[in-house]
Amino acid sequence: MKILVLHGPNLNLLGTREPELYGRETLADVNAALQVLAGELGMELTTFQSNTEGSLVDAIQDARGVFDGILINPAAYTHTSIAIRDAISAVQLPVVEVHLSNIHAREEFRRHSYVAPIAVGQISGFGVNSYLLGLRAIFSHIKKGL
Ligand code: CA2
Repeated sequence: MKILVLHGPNLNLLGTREPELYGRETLADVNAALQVLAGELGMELTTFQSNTEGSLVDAIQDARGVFDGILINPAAYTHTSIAIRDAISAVQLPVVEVHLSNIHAREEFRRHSYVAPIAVGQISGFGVNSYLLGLRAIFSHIKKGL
């Protein structure tokens, strides 16, 4: 099972600023933890971070026929990007949306996600564990149709 992990804008700064909001782990730490879990589950992961909406759209489009599903933290594009939502709808791959912080407990503008209605589900508020829970969720969704 091959999964594409996408990290949206500013997540390359993880662990370097705002640790009270997003924790002390770096993006490399997150990717390493995901690779360990993927190995345990027998999955193959490709990770990609971009600060550019179009690059994320390209990565989603290119995933068709290559990956079985997408784990995505669209970051701020969660709340703004119809382009990312349309790309996900177009590729027809299962997508799980994750967030480090609980977006529903923050500012009003973070409560709306353009991705959530077309995702298998959303996991939000568990720090790095959101990604690990998300990986388990997409694994069982694809494997067992759950
Ligand atoms: O909680 C999440 O995972 C978010 O997707 C993070 C986004 C935010 O815009 C979403 O509303 C919720 C922000 C990512 C920025 O990450 C930084 C990490 C360290 C320092 C500064 C920004």
